[in-house]
Amino acid sequence: MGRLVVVSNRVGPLKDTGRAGGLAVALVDALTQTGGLWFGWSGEVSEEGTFGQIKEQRTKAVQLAQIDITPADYEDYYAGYANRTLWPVLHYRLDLAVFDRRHETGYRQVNDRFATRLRPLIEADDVLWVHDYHFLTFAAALRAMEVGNPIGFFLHIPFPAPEILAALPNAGSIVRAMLAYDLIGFQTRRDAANFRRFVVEELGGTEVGDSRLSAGGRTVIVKAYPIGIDAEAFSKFAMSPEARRSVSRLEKQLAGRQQIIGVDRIDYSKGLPERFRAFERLLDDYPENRGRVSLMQIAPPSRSELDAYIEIRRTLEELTGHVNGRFSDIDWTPIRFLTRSFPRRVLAGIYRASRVGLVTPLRDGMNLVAKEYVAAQRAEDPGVLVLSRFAGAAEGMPEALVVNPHSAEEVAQGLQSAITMPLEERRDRWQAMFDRLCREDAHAWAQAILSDLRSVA
Ligand code: ADQ
Repeated sequence: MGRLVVVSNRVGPLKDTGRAGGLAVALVDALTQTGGLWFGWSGEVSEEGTFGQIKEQRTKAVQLAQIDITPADYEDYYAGYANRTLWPVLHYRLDLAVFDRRHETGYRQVNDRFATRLRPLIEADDVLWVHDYHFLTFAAALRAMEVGNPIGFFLHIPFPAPEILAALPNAGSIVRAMLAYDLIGFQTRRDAANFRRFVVEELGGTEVGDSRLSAGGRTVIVKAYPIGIDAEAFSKFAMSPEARRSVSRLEKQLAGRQQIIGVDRIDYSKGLPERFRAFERLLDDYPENRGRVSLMQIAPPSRSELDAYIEIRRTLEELTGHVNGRFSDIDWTPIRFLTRSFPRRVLAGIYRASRVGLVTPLRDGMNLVAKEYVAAQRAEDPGVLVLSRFAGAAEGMPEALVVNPHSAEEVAQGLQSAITMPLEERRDRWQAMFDRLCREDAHAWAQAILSDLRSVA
């Protein structure tokens, strides 16, 4: 079997340092099976460094290759087209999208230059697997350099309805470039169907069976491969000494009261202001929860150089102050808003000590927090997941309490049902979800994609 070459914006880590999520672990596993190369951006911006030096790291059969980008690349490719154009459009937020020709050009150039640097490292029987919205045009660049190897792609974020995507200038050209991949994987059946509809309606493609598309003389596999977590490992994290210490600190502080937990990067796709308002609604509509149920929101800042992200953080700080001002008591604070990261084992303990996991994105490719929350629960006394219907995870977790995050009333009702749910029902719902998480984990996900991709060769 040929080597695997993984391409993603950020690379590694190769060793599980306790920080690596299921994705990195599954990719390292897949790389180790055949030997291979993981290629991407170093995370560094340097004037001359762009395509100067490849920084290499090797553990046995797996090699990391990373390159810097220039300040102009950072502005146009990363902060510009990837995060101010594609991220909002693919999350259905045309109101926040910036359309600037320079950003698109810079994005295509960085894709071309990454391809130019990877080209000499590719061997004849390698299989390539490219990740996410930073690299939509990457395979087209490689094909232009006569790379004939199988190249697969996985989109971690949603793919919107064609009615939304059509607003992106040159959407047709970007999607046509994606057809240079041999396999295009999405998080949900809905995302895959949206992509197929765009290709059929806008590019005159045709469907071949239910998982292939033919367009522009090429036939491409287009399928949903819902990403999983390393459920068994995460469930063990929740019983580690670090987790137990955080459980006991929290339980002491809660003193018999219940906690709702939210964990998200600060991002407008995560529905955080709507979530805080829904929690306020819970305290208004079901006053018996005052003094008894609190919300802990853990939200490390991300992309804080972008205006939209600065603004949402300010809104959340205001809402925290507002709700706490209205409802706090001398010995109880309704919302605790923590803008920092935690080690994964500590996080697992926090999930375990929380009666409700509240995951209410307005749009999300999958949402791994929903899965981690379930994996961290105690089998004998599990908590309840309240989950947005707009998270990809909802497609595969029907036992969660599925809610519309835009409706404060509906989310408050979901929270009230979760808080009052009898033990037996909690156990039944949890068991069904946990069994599925263990079967459909991150390893199974990577293997499913790679086996389809290898069938192309
Ligand atoms: P993200 O948008 O980053 O991922 P998500 O799937 O929720 O969203 O993953 C976040 C990860 O970061 C989780 O593993 C979580 O535990 C961790 N995390 C968040 N806050 C943390 C904190 N304060 N401390 C420590 N860890 C924290 C994108 C897509 C998703 C898709 C994933 C994977 O947007 O929809 O599920 O990729 O494909």
